Amino acid sequence: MTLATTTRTTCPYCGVGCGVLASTLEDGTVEIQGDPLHPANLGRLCSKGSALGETVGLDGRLLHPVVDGKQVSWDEALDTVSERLQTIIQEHGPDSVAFYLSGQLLTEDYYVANKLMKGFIGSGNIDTNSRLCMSSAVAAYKRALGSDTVPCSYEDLEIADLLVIAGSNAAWCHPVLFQRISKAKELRPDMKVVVIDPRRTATCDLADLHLPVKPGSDAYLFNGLLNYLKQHDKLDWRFIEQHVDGFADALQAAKTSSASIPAVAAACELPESDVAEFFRLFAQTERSISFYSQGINQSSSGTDKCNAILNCHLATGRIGKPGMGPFSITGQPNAMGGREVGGLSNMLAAHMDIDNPSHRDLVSRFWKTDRLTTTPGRKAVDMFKDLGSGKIKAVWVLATNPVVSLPEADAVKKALEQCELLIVSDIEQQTDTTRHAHVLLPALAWGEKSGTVTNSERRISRQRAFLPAPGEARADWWMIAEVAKRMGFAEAFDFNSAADVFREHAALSGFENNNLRDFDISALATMSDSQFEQLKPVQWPVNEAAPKGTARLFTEHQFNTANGKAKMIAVDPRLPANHCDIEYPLVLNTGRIRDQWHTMTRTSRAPRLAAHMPEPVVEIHPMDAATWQLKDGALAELTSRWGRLIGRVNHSNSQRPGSVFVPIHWNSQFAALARVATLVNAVTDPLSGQPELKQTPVSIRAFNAEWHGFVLSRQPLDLGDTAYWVKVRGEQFWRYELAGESALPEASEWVRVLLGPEGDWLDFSDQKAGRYRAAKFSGDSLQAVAFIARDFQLPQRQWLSELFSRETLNQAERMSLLSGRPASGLPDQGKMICACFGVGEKTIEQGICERRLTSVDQIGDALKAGTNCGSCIPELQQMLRRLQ
Ligand SMILES: Nc1nc2c(c(=O)[nH]1)N[C@H]1C(S)=C(S)[C@@H](COP(=O)(O)OP(=O)(O)OC[C@H]3O[C@@H](n4cnc5c(=O)[nH]c(N)nc54)[C@H](O)[C@@H]3O)O[C@H]1N2
Ligand SMILES: Nc1nc2c(c(=O)[nH]1)N[C@H]1C(S)=C(S)[C@@H](COP(=O)(O)OP(=O)(O)OC[C@H]3O[C@@H](n4cnc5c(=O)[nH]c(N)nc54)[C@H](O)[C@@H]3O)O[C@H]1N2
Ligand code: SF4
Ligand SMILES: [Mo]
Repeated sequence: MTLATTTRTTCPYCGVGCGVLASTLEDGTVEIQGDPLHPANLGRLCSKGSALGETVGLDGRLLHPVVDGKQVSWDEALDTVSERLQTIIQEHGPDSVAFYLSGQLLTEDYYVANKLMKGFIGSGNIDTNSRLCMSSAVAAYKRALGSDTVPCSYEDLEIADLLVIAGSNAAWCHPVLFQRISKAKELRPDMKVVVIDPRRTATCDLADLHLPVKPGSDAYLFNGLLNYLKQHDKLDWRFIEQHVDGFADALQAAKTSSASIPAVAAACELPESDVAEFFRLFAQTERSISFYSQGINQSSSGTDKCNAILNCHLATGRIGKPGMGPFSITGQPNAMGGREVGGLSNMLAAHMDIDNPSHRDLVSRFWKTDRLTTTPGRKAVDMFKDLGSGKIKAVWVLATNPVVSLPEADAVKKALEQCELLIVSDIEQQTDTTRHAHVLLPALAWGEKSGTVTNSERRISRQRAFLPAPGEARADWWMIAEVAKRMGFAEAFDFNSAADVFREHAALSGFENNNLRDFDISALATMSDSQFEQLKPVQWPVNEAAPKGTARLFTEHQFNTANGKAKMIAVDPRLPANHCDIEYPLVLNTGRIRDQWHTMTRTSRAPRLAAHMPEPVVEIHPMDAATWQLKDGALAELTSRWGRLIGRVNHSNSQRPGSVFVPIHWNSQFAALARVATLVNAVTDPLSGQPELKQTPVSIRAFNAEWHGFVLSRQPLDLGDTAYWVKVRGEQFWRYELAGESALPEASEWVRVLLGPEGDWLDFSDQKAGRYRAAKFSGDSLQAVAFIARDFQLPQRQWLSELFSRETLNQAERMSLLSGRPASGLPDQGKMICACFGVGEKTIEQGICERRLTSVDQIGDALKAGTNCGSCIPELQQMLRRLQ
């Protein structure tokens, strides 16, 4: 097929920020490749990035503005938004309204929203899902360095001699970066990797040492490290003297909490020898990087934990030098852009602070406003609490799905049901949040929108449109600017393009800067439209002194504080706010899986991404599973003080005894009862406001289903009040996993009602055994299959799925539908491992055992698995270790 056009753009998922080449083929399909020229990925893409072409379809897209359930024109929708907001503001003041944004907006969207709320509505009530993501890292950087500045580059990760990965599952969450690190370690086997995570994740595949810490105990460990470095005379005294304040207090606090290796080992529930090994490695390795993410940030003491890490780098002078530094890795594609424009409620714009009168004066003059907010606004969790209590009356939600992602999610749902005005800009018609909206505004999606994002290493890249705007969808920045104009601020929001917005943002960063703020991209402020179109990826600062950008910061050891010194913080470690007890004896840990993105609105469109982990799992150590009598593959019910969930039990030795892990992705669009955030407590860090999403006490019990089943159907189904259902997209069908609490008196009848009685049916029923199997045909074409049983051990779905790609089925295949066993020639592949080439676990196991494959490369040569995006390589390696 000839290519129509190829566009250079950026992946819309994680903070690695990979460059993508998107080509629209003549038949309209989209082909995706990694951009070999993009410095973040140099041509690589992970499974999610590779599958982007499958996610650009328009079914289910929100394509027209809707007000109170009725499709309306843009004019009417925008008038409604501005009128309703103004009425509420007139009656209750500016703080009665709020915006809730997202690290998936482009910098231009973010800038305009921040300008409207803080500059012209005059409230600080604008916050973002980044509050849930890395606000603790931001608060800690600001405390220690005087500014929210990530000092390192990805290249530093490759040249480091020691990489301490704390609370990050980079193998699944930042896969291309993880691949870069793996490659570097392969080339330099002396490079050491330590992984600190209660779970043994795929990331541990690279670890020379894995520390399965007690959940929430990391600050004891890093305090212990600081103390050890002092005891073993491994501190950089000159650096401390010249460039650091607060050393003595920080050390004293470290001594108090973490006096010795045995004390640390006890606090973190680790073997003493492992703690000693970690300390020894850090002490002896000058080029060391700490790479940290949600296992550290998402905590009621997340800021302190980040500072405990920063302390170790400041005390050893390991910052601002090649291959060294504290590297907080960001999650979303534009989490960093949001920080740069001041998207958090306690920031102003361009790295300035609301609390600082001279910053307020500067921004007021630049924006030509006399309405600038003088006080910070509500942080995400409190914002939704205020919405629930009625203190905030209206919220405009853009590019985030708070009914799924905020803690105590049922309370959030209730707040949205009750509030006076909910405006939602999204790309999807039906999400758990859009359901409650009074006004729905259709946004441009990836592939259609245009602007900039900043990745984890401060690199600004262009996202470029390569698809036409569908329906009436418009850019997020455009709709905000249109509302601003209608609210009477036309002059300040007279933007005609993303380039216009970017130039203003860049100009503000340089306005009266005089080297006072390190976020300075003033060299980009005078770009023409065509220069903006061609902008190459560049790391900020980009200014007169560094017109080509800056790879590493603090090379002169001058920090952004009044006296130029960095600050060590005295950290008094605190364990999670809620403790386990007899009633709630397990710690619920929540996080990500390899092939889904957040609330699945986009990744669920790609069948190959669903294959890796089709259901919400409850991962539990076999010992705990035995205690609570939970069989592998059965269903379990989790309960906390805040909510309830049903998921599929997965016995895993990687799980820490005493903890269970549940992924964050499932929601009411894809499952009956699997919004994990309903269980999670909304307690937050007092400094950053980041919620404790990783440690909630829960209880567990077997979910006693009277029947189990699954259906594959070409048509989507309505499962009504079935206790357990999960919806998964297949290539040519929908797959539903099912279970019910009360017995099905007549399974055949129930299945016929569910699937519609028309068509030709084959079925088999063994009432005594509670077994029912059916297949429905339209002519020769298979329309649906249903399997019901008392037990959860049902036939494999993989080979059945393949029957949906046939035009007709032969007799043996028809019979296999009822026998539940594959007809010959249809191998059962087992769990999908390689999403790109559809290679299953059993095929790979067979290859390893029968064909004596001994390396990932050999598996690739023989079976293709792992040869495209490489996201499954850690799993291939685990299988090799297990079977060899
Ligand atoms: N596939 C995929 N990739 C993604 C995303 C996605 O949805 N899917 N989302 C992106 C986003 S927005 C983000 S923020 C990042 C998140 O990236 P990560 O932070 O790597 O992801 P998580 O799975 O949330 O959590 C990381 C790890 O923290 C561990 N952890 C839990 N408690 C503790 C603790 O007390 N101490 C320590 N040391 N570790 C602990 C968990 O076991 C988990 O393995 O991923 C980004 N990348
Ligand atoms: N328990 C628990 N909860 C968590 C976490 C955890 O680890 N554990 N992690 C937290 C973290 S780090 C994060 S980042 C959040 C993520 O959580 P969310 O931000 O709520 O998740 P998404 O699914 O990314 O939501 C994005 C929404 O924006 C829509 N969208 C996509 N593109 C666009 C666009 O261009 N414009 C507009 N207007 N809309 C668009 C999508 O359809 C979707 O509805 O979850 C947080 N919640
Ligand atoms: S690592 Fe994967 S999800 Fe992240 S930006 Fe690169 S391709 Fe996208
Ligand atoms: Mo995130």
